[in-house]
Amino acid sequence: MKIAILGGDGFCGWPASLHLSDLGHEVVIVDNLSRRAIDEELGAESLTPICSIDERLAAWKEVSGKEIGFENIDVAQDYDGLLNFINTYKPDAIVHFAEQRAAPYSMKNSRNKRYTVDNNTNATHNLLVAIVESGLDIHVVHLGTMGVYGYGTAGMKIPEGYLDIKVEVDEDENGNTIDPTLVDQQILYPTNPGSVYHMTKVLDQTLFAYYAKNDELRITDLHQGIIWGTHTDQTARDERLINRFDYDGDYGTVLNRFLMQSAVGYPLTVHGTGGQTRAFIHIRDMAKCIQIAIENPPARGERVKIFNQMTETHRVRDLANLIADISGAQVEMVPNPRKESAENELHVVNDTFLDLGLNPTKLAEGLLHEVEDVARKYADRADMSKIPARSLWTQNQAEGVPPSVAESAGGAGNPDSAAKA
Ligand code: NAD
Ligand code: USQ
Repeated sequence: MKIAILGGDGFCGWPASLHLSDLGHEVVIVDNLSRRAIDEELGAESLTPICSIDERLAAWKEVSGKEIGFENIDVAQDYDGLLNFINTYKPDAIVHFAEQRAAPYSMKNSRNKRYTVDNNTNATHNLLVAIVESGLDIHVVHLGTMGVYGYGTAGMKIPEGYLDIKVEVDEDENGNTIDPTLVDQQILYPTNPGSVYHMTKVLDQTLFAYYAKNDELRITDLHQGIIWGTHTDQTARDERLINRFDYDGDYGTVLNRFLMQSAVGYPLTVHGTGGQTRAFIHIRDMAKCIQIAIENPPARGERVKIFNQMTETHRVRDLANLIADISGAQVEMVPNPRKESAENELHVVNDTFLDLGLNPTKLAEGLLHEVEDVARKYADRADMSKIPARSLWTQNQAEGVPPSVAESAGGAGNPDSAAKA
């Protein structure tokens, strides 16, 4: 199959590209390298020393004998470039990872909120319009988030995208009163995003529903939980193929951050009570899920397929205590920079991937040690000053945050303060 990977230089896109190439698919990466530019803007780097995209692709060719193409296109800004690429390359499937994905980065200031909305919604809309204009029948596989649902359960398991409801009808089509009758309907599960970033994934959902209905585009939207881990079978084959490992307060995600913090001897930063429960999936399972989604496209005219791409749920403080138990790390409860529930339960349906053959890689001590070992190996690259999460969801949260953090979030000398002024 010919597969284009938008955002194929990123944390998920790179291992997914290698996995699909390894399976024998013809893969092209489309990326504007904006994530590398944001590293420079934040003065934060991947803990692992990632090679340039050219070096990565040359190394893959050397190691595997397989070629992956690369196009530097800004999918959100360069519509003609994207359309031209689609018309020339004619992919069977496009996997869309190309969005700004950090919730804290999206909440930092007005500039970042606007950038995140502009970049993410334009990238998605440009892709859909370009496919329609090309007239090609291309399956879109999009990386969405569990966060579109919010993290409450209303006493039920969160279904895979659609909610069965009953509507009481008490009029016929001529407006005459009839005995109330219950009619079955399915709607998109009500959304409840917790950041500007998560909100863009909600907007994406509506774009997908419209283009699937109006233009009969074939679309799969994967509502993915938090990724953990760093290596896959392919990225581990050569140092030059190494995947990125984000640990900073904006892009580092909770479990990888805790493992890194434990490796470098930094107390595990539990936000608030640590009562937040989230969905997780290992990076190897992410790559496998992309493969499964590509192999099981919806038919033309079918509504958007939505799969919950997660394998387990965990409470943040339980993760911190687990890591502390196995590694002796200290746990520190820090004021929560986010506006989120202090405690939540989370129960999620994930039957589709399990039925289609996913054999989940669950959180196990051995794998936790593997990630910690990676972090320990590159510990000399760690910048401890980048670890605290400094992006505040609301201004009044600064009151509860230690002066050192609040100052660097809004004080002079911080790049954000210029945008706020
Ligand atoms: P990432 O930031 O590491 O990778 C995103 C890639 O997209 C980067 O290489 C970036 O340069 C590129 N990109 C961004 N905007 C672009 C544009 N306008 N044109 C071209 N390229 C562009 O993020 P990631 O962790 O790999 O996440 C990939 C996707 O998966 C995101 O959409 C994210 O929302 C979703 N997701 C990630 C996680 C996670 O834990 N990392 C969890 C759930 C969902
Ligand atoms: N948290 C801590 N301490 C930390 C870091 C985070 O307690 O040092 C807490 C946060 O307050 C939050 C939870 O851990 O309650 C998760 O935070 P996160 O940064 O790991 O995850 P999140 O911001 O939700 O975003 C990540 C990815 C995003 C993806 C999302 C999937 O960056 O791209 O969409 O996970 S989900 O969470 O299922 O919506």
